[in-house]
Amino acid sequence: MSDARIAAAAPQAIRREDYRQPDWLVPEIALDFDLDPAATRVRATLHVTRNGAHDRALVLNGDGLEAASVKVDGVAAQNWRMDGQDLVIPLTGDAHTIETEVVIAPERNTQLQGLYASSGMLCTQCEAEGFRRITFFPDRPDVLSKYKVRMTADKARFPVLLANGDPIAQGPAEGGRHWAEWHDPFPKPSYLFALVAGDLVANTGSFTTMSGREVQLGIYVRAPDLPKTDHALHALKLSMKWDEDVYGREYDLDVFNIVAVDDFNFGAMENKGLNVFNSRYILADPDTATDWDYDAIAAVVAHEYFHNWSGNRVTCRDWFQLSLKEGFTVFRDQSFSADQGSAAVKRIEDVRSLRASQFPEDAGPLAHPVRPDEYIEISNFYTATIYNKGAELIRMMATILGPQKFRAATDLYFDRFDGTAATCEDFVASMEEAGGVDLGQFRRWYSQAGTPRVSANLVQDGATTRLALAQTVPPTPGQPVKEPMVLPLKIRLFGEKSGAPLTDEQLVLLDKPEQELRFEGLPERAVLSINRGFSAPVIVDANRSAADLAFLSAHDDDPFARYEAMQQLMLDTLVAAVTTGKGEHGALIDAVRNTLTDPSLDRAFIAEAVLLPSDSFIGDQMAVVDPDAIFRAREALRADLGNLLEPEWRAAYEGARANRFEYSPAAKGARRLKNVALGYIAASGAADAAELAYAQFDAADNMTDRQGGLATLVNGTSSLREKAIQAFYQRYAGNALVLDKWFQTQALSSRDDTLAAVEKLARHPDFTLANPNRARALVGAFSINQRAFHDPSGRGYRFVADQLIALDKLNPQTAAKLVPPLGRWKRFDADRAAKMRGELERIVASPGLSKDMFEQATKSLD
Ligand code: 0A1
Ligand code: ZN
Repeated sequence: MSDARIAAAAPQAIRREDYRQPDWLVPEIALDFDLDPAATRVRATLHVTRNGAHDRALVLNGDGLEAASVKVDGVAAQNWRMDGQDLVIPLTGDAHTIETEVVIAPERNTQLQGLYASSGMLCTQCEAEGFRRITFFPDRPDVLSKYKVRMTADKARFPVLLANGDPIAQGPAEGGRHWAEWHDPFPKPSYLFALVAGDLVANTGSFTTMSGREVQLGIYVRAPDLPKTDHALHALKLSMKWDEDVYGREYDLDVFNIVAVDDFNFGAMENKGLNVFNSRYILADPDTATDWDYDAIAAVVAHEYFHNWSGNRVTCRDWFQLSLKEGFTVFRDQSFSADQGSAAVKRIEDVRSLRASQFPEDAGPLAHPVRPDEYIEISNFYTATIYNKGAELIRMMATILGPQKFRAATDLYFDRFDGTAATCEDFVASMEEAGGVDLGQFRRWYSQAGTPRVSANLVQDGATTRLALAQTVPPTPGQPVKEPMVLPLKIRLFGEKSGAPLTDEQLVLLDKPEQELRFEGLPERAVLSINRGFSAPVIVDANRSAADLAFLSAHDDDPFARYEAMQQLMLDTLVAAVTTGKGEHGALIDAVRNTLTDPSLDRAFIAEAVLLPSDSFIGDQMAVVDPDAIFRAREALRADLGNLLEPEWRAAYEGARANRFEYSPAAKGARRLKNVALGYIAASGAADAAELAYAQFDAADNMTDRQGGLATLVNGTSSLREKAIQAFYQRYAGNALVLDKWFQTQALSSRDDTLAAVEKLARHPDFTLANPNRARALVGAFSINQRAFHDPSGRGYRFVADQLIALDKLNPQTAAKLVPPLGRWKRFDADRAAKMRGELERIVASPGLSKDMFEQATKSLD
């Protein structure tokens, strides 16, 4: 395709600076659904009012809709017209009643946006712009309406009819049908609308709020899944209590329902009073869910629940403000999870995932500010930057304000903006006002993309010790030059000899390109602990020796800093091995041994601390990523660690065995350490490693241990490997969520033949692109397997591109989310880069490309 044709076909970008108030408001809407998978009739009655003095027509967004009828004030209208997908109605007065009627086909909706069918039920997904696929409406988050919903459906197929708000009435209808009405008293934007119709059962409970109101809770699933809902219900009750205790926020309706659906583009959705979840974030029992799944379920249940205040009661003015609700809500769910177990381990996990997904995004062609300036397709902006970097911004403000002022500031924010559509600026201004601080320069965190880099040099010169700090922010697409940021860095010095702290912890606000700190009269040589708790989401180069890092990994009193010192030591060792072909690893071996045998540390922490950085994180440290050299160096180090510390790994493994499954922080930590130790025992090449893994796999009373055993075998060459793969498949045949693990574990394998195995798995009868979880389990997992994806033949790239081109026809949102690994071509050698670009070009040239894929693939080529 020529550049001219691309330009002609290019969808228009939407710009933040073009924001204008809505021309028309819709204080009330009534929806009447005649539900049927093949043809659902939707009648909408909108009460519209003119917003300000203007003579512009009413524009109602649509997407794939055809108006069967349009009435204004009860009379069939003649003067409406279509403008592209939108319905335009000229109106003379300041308030009118508009009635429209459309027919849609949920069973043909493979995009999973709007009203669609999943495993026999009907459900909706409206964020960000799915409501316009259901009915004509000003589909933007700053138009808030009170909703009345009536649904009529076949009673046998759809015995349960749910919508937002409170149930008002229900009754029988002709022809074996029935109806139900739900009213939501809280004005809300259209993206929070939801309905569900299906043959469902509920795990019910109740919660009494802090002011004494009783709320009925229900987790709706298909009957066979009912036994897997207790964990989610429990997490919901904990979340409701936590938001009262920590933020003073109470639930506001009489019912709160959650529905689990099998086909879902994201994790879950915070629709008012009716959260809809990807079933992977609801269903759990010990036999089918790992500890990771249990924790993720609690975190996502909490996240969606917390949105009732941070997102629903206070919503977003426009989609550029997405991080207003998402960054804040991620921060809230992270804090909730930290309070349920080990805060230190939770912080380590959150930073690991920030580094795995957000740092590369910020360093690549899709980098964007936390508050973007423009987008083509908003679905592409549900990113790690908006969510996870956004959460780090809130965390930094909480650090700067301190806990009391931060709470006062969130109270002010919620009270002032309750019932409105707000902006990131409103949030920051609330922080400033209640915190009594000036966040003028801090606001750059919202507007400048890119991960800041800090260099720190500690020089001791006689009685004076100087810490020289400097910051830079790298150029990103559209932002070649950056201004200095405000970086809150927690710092402390430790005595090399005594191992004791030499200073208190201090919070340094680095807000200039360069700054110097002085310490006078330190009694011994100091070792620097910096960015403790990961107080700022930056990359620190502190120039510390292997000996200093080993020292901190044993003596730092901040658990995150201790973990970080070990990670840095591992990274330095590995990068040296990759670039020079050899590496001195004595200090690292000793540090791992010390950590592994330190009786004061809990097992969950040890497991995190002794884990080597991933292949891709090692690659992120290098000028040109060499996947094969990285893989070899990492495997060699794993083998050495395994061999040299074999007795310690065995002791850790044995010490962490348990008699019976229990879901508690201590039991989870033990399983984590046990599985990490198993990996090292296998890496040592020990003769009995495969038997040990198979015995664990076979005898496990929980999925964490079974999958841990399986993963170890899948990476190896034992004849037990195939046996385990088959046994796992047989045992869980028919369980979609567990089969996802089966696909994923094989796609992540470190073996030489993974690419061929994945190509074959894509032809397996259980593989389908129609289910997003399954597509992600194979294609998504494979594309983050650095070694296999970057096979020098380029076949890995071709495989992913083929899958994405096919998936785009069904589900553009899910396809577009899987583009970024191909967009990292600049980080690789010329041959790989050319092959990756070639696949991106093939995607861009494929006929009928969606707007979602167009934006991701063309930006990735720049
Ligand atoms: N607001 C949801 C995320 C979400 C976004 C878009 C969706 O549409 C496909 C679905 C969910 C959350 O933050 O959990
Ligand atoms: Zn969210």
